[in-house]
Amino acid sequence: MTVTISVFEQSPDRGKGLARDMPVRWALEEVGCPYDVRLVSFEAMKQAPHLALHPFGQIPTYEEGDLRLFESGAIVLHVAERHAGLLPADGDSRARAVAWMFAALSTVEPPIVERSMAMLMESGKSWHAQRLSMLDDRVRQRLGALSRRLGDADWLEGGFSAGDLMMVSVLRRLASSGLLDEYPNLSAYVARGEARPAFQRAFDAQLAIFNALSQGFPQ
Ligand code: GTB
Repeated sequence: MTVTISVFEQSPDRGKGLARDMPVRWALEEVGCPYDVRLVSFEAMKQAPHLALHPFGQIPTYEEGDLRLFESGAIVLHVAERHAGLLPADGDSRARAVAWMFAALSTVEPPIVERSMAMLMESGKSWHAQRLSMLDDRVRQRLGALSRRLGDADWLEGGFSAGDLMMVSVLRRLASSGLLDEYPNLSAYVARGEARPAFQRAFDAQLAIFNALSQGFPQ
C-alpha cells in the first residue's frame, strides 16, 4: 500500500531537517518503506482538505490506504509496529523502547521547545538574557539525566530503536544552542544517529525540497 506523508512546501528551517516530517521520513527509511510526499503551504495547511487529515492544521500527516494519522510520534510508532527493525522483539524491551519515545516527546522536548520559542520571540526583550539562562538550566536538567542514563552505551535500549530515533530527533533541535557540547556522550549519540544511512537518505530528501525551492528564488 502506498504511503504518503505531508511536509512543508517551504520549511522555515531552510533544509536543516528540524521539522517534524524528519523523524517520520527517517523511520520509513529505516524500515525500507517507500513513500510519497505531499507538499503543503502554510495557507493550505489551514484549509478543509488538510484539516480533514490533521485537526490542528499542521504537518506531518500519514496516509496508507484508509488509514490517516497525524502526530509524528504516533506515526513513527505505527511504522515501527508494522515493520521489523525499529522495536525489539522481546516484549519488555519493546515497552522500554516505546517509553523512550514518550520520554523524548513529553519529558525532554518541552524545555527545548520553550527555549527555541524564547530565542525566536523574546530575543529583543530587556529580560531575555535572564530568562534564557533559566531556560538553559531547565534543558540541562534533562540533558544531565539523559547523559547519566546513556553512559557509554551506543543506544538507550540495547540496539537502535524508535526510542533513539525520537530522542536523537529531539536533541537535534539544540544544535545551534551549544548546550549539547556540554555532554560529550550525548553529542556522540546524536552524531551516531545522524551517521545512519537511513537518516542520511531522509535528510537528503527533505533538503532536496528546500534546494529545489531556492533555485526558484532570485539570488
Ligand atoms: N505534535 C505535533 C507532531 O509531533 O506531529 C507537532 C506538529 C508541528 O508542530 N508541526 C509544525 C507545523 O505544522 C511543523 S514542525 N507548524 C505549522 C503550524 O502550526 O501552523 C515544527 C517545526 C517548525 C519549524 C522548525 N524550524 O524552523 O526549525 C522546527 C520545527
